Amino acid sequence: TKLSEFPDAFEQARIEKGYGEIDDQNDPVTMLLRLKDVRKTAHNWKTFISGAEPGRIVVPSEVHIRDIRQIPFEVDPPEHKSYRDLVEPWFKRPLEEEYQKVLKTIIDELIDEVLTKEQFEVVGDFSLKLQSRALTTLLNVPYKESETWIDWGVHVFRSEDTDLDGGKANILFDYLDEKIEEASKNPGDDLYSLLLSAVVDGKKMTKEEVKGVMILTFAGGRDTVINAVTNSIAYFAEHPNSLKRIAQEPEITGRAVEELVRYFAPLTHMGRVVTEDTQVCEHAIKNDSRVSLCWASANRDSAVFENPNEVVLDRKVNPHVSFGFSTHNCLGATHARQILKILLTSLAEKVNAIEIKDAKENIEEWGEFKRKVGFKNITVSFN
Ligand code: HEM
Ligand code: EMZ
Repeated sequence: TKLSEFPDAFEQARIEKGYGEIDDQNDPVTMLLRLKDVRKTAHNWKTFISGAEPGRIVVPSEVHIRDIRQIPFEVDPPEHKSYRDLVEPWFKRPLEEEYQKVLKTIIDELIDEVLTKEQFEVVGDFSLKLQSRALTTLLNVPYKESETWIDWGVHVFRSEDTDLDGGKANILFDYLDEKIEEASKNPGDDLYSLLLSAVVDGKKMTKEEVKGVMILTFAGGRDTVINAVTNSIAYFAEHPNSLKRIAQEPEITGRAVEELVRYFAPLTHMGRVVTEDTQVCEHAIKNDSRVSLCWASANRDSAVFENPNEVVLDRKVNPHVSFGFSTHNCLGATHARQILKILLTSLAEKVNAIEIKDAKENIEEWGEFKRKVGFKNITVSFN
């Protein structure tokens, strides 16, 4: 099998039952596997809430490593909308030409840098740098902040040996306390300052709330972007004609991005807490238990996608849920899509061939399900 193949770990369970049951720190989760159920459940925020105990909708649960609520992620309507309306315009800035020019410079510089090397490790020496440098544009903070973030490694809540690393999370929390203090004394035109001056539902946002937005911005857009970038490079290494096709038919680049994001599903699933005894796909679910919306499984549902396990670069109808669905759909999607679009364009312009030298896959284990989500490391050469 090819390294750029990402098998569907959920096929059998999705077809036979429509759900899977996993344990997570003695707080079990029913994973919903079909696209239709995932969408219906994501839309029904009254019965399936996000605003539970902070950290509980994440799988693995983060209740033991943080008590700060992530905003707007762990808030339900109607409050959710007030926060979302506040930050939405800021997160749409990647649509501006000036913003895209900055991203293009960041990406071109990085590609030029690795082109001079005999070989390099993509996760640490390319994707993490790209994600961190691009994030300075999204937050509108000095470029050199990215050096600190690169030193943190790929995930802020997980480390090499443990899925949940409170010590590591505290580095981010302390950093944010410091930045929030700085911005409150010395407001600028960055995201911290915007939030600190914001009034939501008639009340000034507290520093705790500002921190809740910033934690989410750092955590949610980190390993997801890193995996999307890394996996795309692995894909083009093994499908050189696809890269040539992007060069020849640049008009398909947007569709190619959607298809790669569908296929890779960088965020496997996200939970909800149930507020009443209910049923999903004829399966009883108890009040106060957890379900998860398995985006990765839904994206391979053959009831909706033709040849779901193939990358069809210019797939025309592509209602994937890699960025979620309904109320909480991904705020960072505009930024992530621009990064990937510019990456594909620049790779097609600058790189003739990518060769994989060595790779270690990153396999998540969710009970009976073992899902490849990316690479721990992958060494390649660009020519
Ligand atoms: C929400 C995936 C990049 C910030 C979500 C959700 C998914 C997702 C599936 C829905 C969660 C739910 O319904 O509970 C991804 C993927 C990304 C990506 C696959 C990259 C390819 C980013 C980036 C940022 C970001 C770059 C910001 C820097 C957020 C935020 C939310 C969110 C703030 C919560 C929105 C809300 O609650 O209204 N993301 N994400 N994401 N994402 Fe992303
Ligand atoms: C949470 C989550 C957000 C969580 C939309 O996803 O991303 C995960 O990587 C974090 O661990 O805390 O921010």
